[in-house]
Amino acid sequence: MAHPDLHVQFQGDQQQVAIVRLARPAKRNALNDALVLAIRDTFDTLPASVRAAVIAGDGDHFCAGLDLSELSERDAGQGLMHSRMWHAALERVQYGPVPVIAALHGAVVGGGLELASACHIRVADESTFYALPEGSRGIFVGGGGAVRIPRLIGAARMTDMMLTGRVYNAADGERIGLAQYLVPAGESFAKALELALRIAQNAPLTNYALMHALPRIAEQPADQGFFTEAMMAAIAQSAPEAKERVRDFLQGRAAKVQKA
Ligand code: 1HE
Repeated sequence: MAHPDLHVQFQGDQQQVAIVRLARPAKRNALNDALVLAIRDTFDTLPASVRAAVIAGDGDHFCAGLDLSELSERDAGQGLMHSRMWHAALERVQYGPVPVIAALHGAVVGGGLELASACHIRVADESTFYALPEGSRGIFVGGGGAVRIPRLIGAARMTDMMLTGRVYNAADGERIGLAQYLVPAGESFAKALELALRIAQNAPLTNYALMHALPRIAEQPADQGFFTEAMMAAIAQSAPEAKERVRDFLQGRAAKVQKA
């Protein structure tokens, strides 16, 4: 579903990277229902050329979360369905066809943090701050945050954020695991795009395994996890592309790992 506040473009030689921009800066990219559905539909219908995606926000903030002006008149049943709609949309981000990199700046709050936590990599710039103001608004997370955020930072830190309104700055956010990268102010989009272009060069099956197998393996009991890992490893290494890439390395045609 096309939406005036969600802009989608493509970059790279073969249009391998989709750039998805929240474009509602006057409302700090607050997510109304139409925008949430547009995110779902965008990740459902990415062209086959796309190998990675970047999601970013226009203006001074990544995303102010749920559009609070739509909250007013829902009853319990409607609230349940509303949360499930967010789940369906962010499920398409996390378990869609390609890895998604969030380019963060300014406010990453409430549903904005839930959206960011559904992405595979988060790149923050120094202006980024994180909060879960649901606690002080008298509500609860509903966009998958109760599942995804403790997996990033632990239930104790999320509990503190919601009970006390604690705001994490960019440096502390990176330290506790809210973002994997921290870059100077204004540079998160460029870094996210650089990473997306790099990720787009990976074998698609490896990217698929990292998106779809790894998080499930990490949730399995060790014995089942080892078995699932072995299955995934066998499938990945049997792909012709894997054999070609290994041959390239052995014959000196592929890049070595460089010291960090
Ligand atoms: C909004 C929203 C919004 C801004 N819904 N309209 N999220 C929150 O509780 C965060 C609420 N927002 C803020 O705390 C601040 O707006 C920010 C820290 C993000 C940015 O501050 P600032 O000074 O740059 O902007 P502003 O002046 O507060 O807001 C500019 C406009 O955006 C203003 O509207 P205007 O018509 O008066 O110009 C704001 O009302 C509007 N705006 N944020 C609606 N969130 C699936 S469940 C998820 C549950 C949640 O996400 S709850 C947390 C919601």
